[in-house]
Amino acid sequence: MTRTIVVAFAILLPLPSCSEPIFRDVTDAVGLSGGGHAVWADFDGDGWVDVLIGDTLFRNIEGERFERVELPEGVGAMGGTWGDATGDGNLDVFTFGSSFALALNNGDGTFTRSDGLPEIPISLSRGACWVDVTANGRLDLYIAGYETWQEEVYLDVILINEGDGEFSLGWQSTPEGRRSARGVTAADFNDSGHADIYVSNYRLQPNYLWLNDGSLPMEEIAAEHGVAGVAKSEIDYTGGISYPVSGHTIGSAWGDLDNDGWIDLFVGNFSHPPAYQDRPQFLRNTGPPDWRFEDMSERAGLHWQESYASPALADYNNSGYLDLYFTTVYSGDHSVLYRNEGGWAVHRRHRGKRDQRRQNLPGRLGRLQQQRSTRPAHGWSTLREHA
Ligand SMILES: [Ca+2]
Ligand SMILES: [Ca+2]
Ligand SMILES: [Ca+2]
Ligand SMILES: [Ca+2]
Repeated sequence: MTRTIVVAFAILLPLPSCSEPIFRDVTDAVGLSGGGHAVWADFDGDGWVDVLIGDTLFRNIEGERFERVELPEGVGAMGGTWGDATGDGNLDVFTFGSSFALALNNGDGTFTRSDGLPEIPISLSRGACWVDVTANGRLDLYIAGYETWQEEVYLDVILINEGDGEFSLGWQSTPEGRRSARGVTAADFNDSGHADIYVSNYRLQPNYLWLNDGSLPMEEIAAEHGVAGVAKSEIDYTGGISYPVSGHTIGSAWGDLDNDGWIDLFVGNFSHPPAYQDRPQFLRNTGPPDWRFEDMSERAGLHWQESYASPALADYNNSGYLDLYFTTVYSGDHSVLYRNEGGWAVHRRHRGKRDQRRQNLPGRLGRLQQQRSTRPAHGWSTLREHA
């Protein structure tokens, strides 16, 4: 994980230090285009953070403009996730969607497609995450399966990094455990030295928290730690799975929202008006010894919108508190920047506009800094001309 943490520092450097930043839409001016998932990383190590948008990689030319970088054939789909798969110090990228590929970074600005991936038994994925699940210093891959509507729900799998760019299928969901996952993110919520994995599940499915103790299989502990969602009556769904009705989670974000040193969780729920559908949740990590989460949502006072999708945390005004940028899906809804006032109160700072582009902001945790290992799964957003 060392390499990915270094990337987070690089991303944080350009953040403005003024107390009232103004954001201006420079998408066209800098030569960015395209849609889909966006994920930042300085893949060529020149100090300028580059970005993969959907299936297109853009190299940042000294903060002035972006140039397209050719990826090997077959690399790039709906989105990707960066990590140093080979341990050579160069960030590699795994891309997912209706196909999968790993592009190994040659260190000279070019990539070579790896032929070391096994067959992946998922027809559609909307999220993946690099995390070392075997405690050997090599980044493994958690790949979340989504669904084909009313037909099939796909497995989640873990690919084990065997070294030299070779991966093997190390784990997969049970048939009963399949869920319609929309996002994956990892953080060491219990300070064990191993990053744990949170899976955002859609279709009112409970979310998963996989406890990483450095070996497989991992234990799923979301319900007992208070992060599965609010369980209600059981329903049956496509493919013969059943579960307690909870939330339509699209993206989630880890971050220390109250600066007590323990990493909290924000769960981004899309929610139709019926009150039984979970609203977005602020979950406070109560720390040792139990590491359970307390629902602070009522106190935080988030304004409800139906189509909230993906959260991203960053301290945009350098107040020392992580703020929340929350995207939406429906054209009538608006992306919102919520300023963290401390004490679990947020203040609605900005209403976005329609037809917006996705943002993914790194988190800052007081003395510590954290990078989410994968980006939010869905939502269109922008930060345009507000003060
Ligand atoms: Ca760069
Ligand atoms: Ca590498
Ligand atoms: Ca842990
Ligand atoms: Ca905390």
